[in-house]
This record gives sequence, C-alpha cells and structure tokens, in this order.
Amino acid sequence: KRGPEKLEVAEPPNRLPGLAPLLPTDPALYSGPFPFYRRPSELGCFSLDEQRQYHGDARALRYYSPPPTNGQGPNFDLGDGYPDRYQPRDEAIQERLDHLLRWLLEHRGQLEGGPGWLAGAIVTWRGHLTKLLTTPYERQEGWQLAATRFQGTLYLSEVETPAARAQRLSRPPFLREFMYMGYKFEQYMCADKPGSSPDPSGEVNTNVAFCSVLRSRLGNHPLLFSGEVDCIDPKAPSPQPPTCYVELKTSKEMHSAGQWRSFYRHKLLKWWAQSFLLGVPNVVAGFRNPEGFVCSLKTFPTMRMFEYVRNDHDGWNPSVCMNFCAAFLSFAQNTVVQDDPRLVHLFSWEPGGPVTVSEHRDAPHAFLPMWYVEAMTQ
Ligand code: 0WD
Ligand code: CA
Repeated sequence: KRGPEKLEVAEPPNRLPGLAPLLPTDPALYSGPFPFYRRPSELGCFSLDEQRQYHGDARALRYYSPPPTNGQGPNFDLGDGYPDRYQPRDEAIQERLDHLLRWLLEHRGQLEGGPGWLAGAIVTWRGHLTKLLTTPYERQEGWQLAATRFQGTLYLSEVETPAARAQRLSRPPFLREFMYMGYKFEQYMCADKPGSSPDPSGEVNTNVAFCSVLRSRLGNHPLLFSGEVDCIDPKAPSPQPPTCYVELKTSKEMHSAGQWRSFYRHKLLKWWAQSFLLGVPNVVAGFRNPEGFVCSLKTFPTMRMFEYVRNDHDGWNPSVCMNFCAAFLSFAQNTVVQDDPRLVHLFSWEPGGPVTVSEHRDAPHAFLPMWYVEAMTQ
C-alpha cells in the first residue's frame, strides 16, 4: 500500500500554476517591531582604478579632510573643472555583480561563518538593498531585480528599467552637471593620504571607487554585500571599519521650514537607508546655493536621522523599511527554488503596485558570468 503523504504535499501557494505571485508594498503592512539586523562587519574591500580596473586592495580609499573651522565657512565651487576636468564612467557598461563576484571568488575559502555559510546567504550590492528599504515610501521610480540561485546562494542583481534607461539616455545637461557636482564635493572634502589636504585642481574621474565588502543578517537572512565608501575618517572615535567611514552628500540650500520638512521626508530617508545598511555612522552634507557653491556643512548621525520625522504623519519609519526588505528577501527565497545559474527570476516593481515576478533563461537576463560559474564548479 502506497503511503498517502506524497499525495498530500501541496505546492506552496505562490507556486500554483496560473496564479501570479505578488508582494504588496503598502507601508501599513510592515509596521511592527524593528527586525533583527546584525551589526555589519567588514570582510574585505576592493578598489576600481581610473580605467575601472579591479584591485583587491584599498588603493582608492580616501581620507576625510574637512576644511578648518576657523570662523568663515567653506566656499566650494562645485562647477569648477566642468566639463574639462571630468572623466565620467561609461554608464552604458552594465557591470552587474561582476566586481563583487571577483572578490568573492578570491575569498570564498576564507569566509567566516563556518562551512556552508555562503550557501545560505544572499549576495548583492548595498545599493540594491537601499532600493528595497525605501520601496514602501517611493512614489517615483520603480525597479527590477534579477535573482539567481547557485550552489544554494541567492544572488540579486539590479536590471535597469526601460524608464531609467530612457532617462539616462536623454539626461539634460543641467543634470549631468549636478552629477559632477556631487563628485566634486568629494574632491574638496577628501585627501589621498591621511594627514594631507584635498587637491581640487585635479581631475574628477568617476571610474575610481573604493568598495567595502560586508557581512550582516536581516532576520534569518544572512547577507554578503558590497557598497561604495566615500572616505575614512582618520580621527574617528573607533578606527574599525565600517564605523570609521564617512558618507558625503550634497543638497540644495534650504531656507523655509517647508523645504527642511521635505528634505527630512525624502532625502534623509535615502541617506539613512544607504548608510544604515553598511553601518556608516555619519553623513556629511554640503549645502549648495543656486550658484553651485557649498557654503555650509552639516553632519547627520545616521542613528539620529529618524528623529526628524518621528512625529511627522507623512514621515518614514525605519521598521517599515527593514520589515519590507525582510519580507522581500523571504519572498525571493521562496520563489527562486531551482538552483541553476542560467535561470533568472525577475522581480519588478512600479510605485502604487505590488512586486511581480517573471521567469527567464540565459541572455539577456542571466547575470552570473561564465568565469564565475566555472571557477565555482571546480
Ligand atoms: O549594476 C548596477 N545596476 C549597479 C551597480 C547599480 C548601482 C551600483 N552598482 C555598482 C557599481 O559597480 C558601483 O561601483 O555598485 C557600486 C556602488 O555600489 P553601492 O554602494 O551598492 O551603490 P549605491 O549605494 O547606490 O551608491 C553609492 C555610490 C554613489 O554615491 P551617492 O552619494 O550618489 O549615493 O556609488 C556611486 C555613487 O557615487 N554609484 C555608482 N557607481 C557606479 N555605477 C552607481 C553605478 N551604477 N550607482 C551609484
Ligand atoms: Ca556619496
């Protein structure tokens, strides 16, 4: 007599044929206590040089070097050097997870967490997690995340949406200059060596990047992710990364209470999500006037950003952000069941709707490079 148990095993509800699995994003569904988030610890780092070439070291790390606070404030001309001393990265090149995968390949034998840790982890860029954190409050830009399971590990890699691509290709000149100004601010605030001073006479080359690789965990989801770090503060109270790192931002000078309120509701949410994930304790903002000069600086401690919206009905809530992210990661883990480097589940989201899923095989969506899959299969 055949046992009944095989007949009674039901497909998980989101695998029923003909029913599209959906994940809602309304903030009201994700309030509740703040979930567990492991203090991020740095596993290593890498650098990308002027030609966007990978180096497994910290050569691109710069040193926080704010102007002396002797009475007058700063006077940084963010338009200086544009466009003649600007070498912008070629945004048409989609790097996907490649640099992070190279780091992982070279360090997979030395990962902490015990044998099998990587097989249970999610590997992605910090910037992708930032987008997940802010999703319940985002009203403008959708996203697409490609997911592949390989040797147990779930890899998440962003796909440029058609709308984002159209915007990039038709970006008006003033926006190109704004992008430059953010990088120029970094140049005014960072030195190449500890103890030396910034040199704003050089070129701004956005191929150059220093990336930290971290381990964390959200709820029961072990995470391995990498994020670009602007600089290290040689005078930080604790020299241990990531707590010695500083994030630099520029924003428009504000003059009315309404402008500040809007800044707290929208910009500070993105700044908080990005720096909280990586464990960067401080964001230093340079406020630029209409002429493109930064005349004031303000430090926002990451852990105090929520205070600005705590009593605002239209503010954001860190618990909602983290609970939604955890729910998405569970949704992705349950959806991507098959272990296959050529298979991609594409998660898509547009403001106002739920997260939807579609399945794809091979090009153009498959994103784990052959060199990675082959080396990991050895
Ligand atoms: O494949 C993709 N679609 C992406 C790849 C999207 C986002 C990032 N990346 C890669 C790039 O290789 C980059 O080096 O990730 C790296 C940056 O990683 P991240 O820290 O995860 O990204 P994010 O937190 O969004 O941005 C951090 C900084 C930005 O600074 P600001 O202050 O503007 O947040 O990284 C830069 C930018 O300076 N940045 C990028 N650099 C290269 N390519 C990109 C990008 N697509 N996006 C942001
Ligand atoms: Ca920055």
